[in-house]
Amino acid sequence: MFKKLMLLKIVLLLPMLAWHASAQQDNATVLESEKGFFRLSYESQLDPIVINQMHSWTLHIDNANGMDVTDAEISVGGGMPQHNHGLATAPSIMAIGNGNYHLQGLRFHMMGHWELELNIASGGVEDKVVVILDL
Ligand SMILES: [Cu+2]
Repeated sequence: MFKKLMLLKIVLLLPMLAWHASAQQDNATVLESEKGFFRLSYESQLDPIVINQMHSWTLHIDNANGMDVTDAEISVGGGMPQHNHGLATAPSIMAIGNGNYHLQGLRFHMMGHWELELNIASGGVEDKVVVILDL
């Protein structure tokens, strides 16, 4: 009887896992935060990303247990460290549900090495993801 229940649980769980995986974007890039509290996946509206074009990204944030983080406070920063300048724009972030966030107003204004910093706070912890882009 116990075995049967276990099997049933696994069978029930499988479609949920598959659904969760397919709910994330196909072309998304997945990155772990520096301290391991969050997993960020992002998909750019512009693919490939080209310079000088305003565009948005869709982010998805999971915690270390793979649960959607729906209440994250995210701040965006970064720039080109080798040129000593920041972003050309002031992007904004809005939660759109199910652990997804709309990152709006990105524009990379020159070719080269960019680092986009996302500081994520939720559940009493703060962590950072640095997205490296070589444009
Ligand atoms: Cu530059």
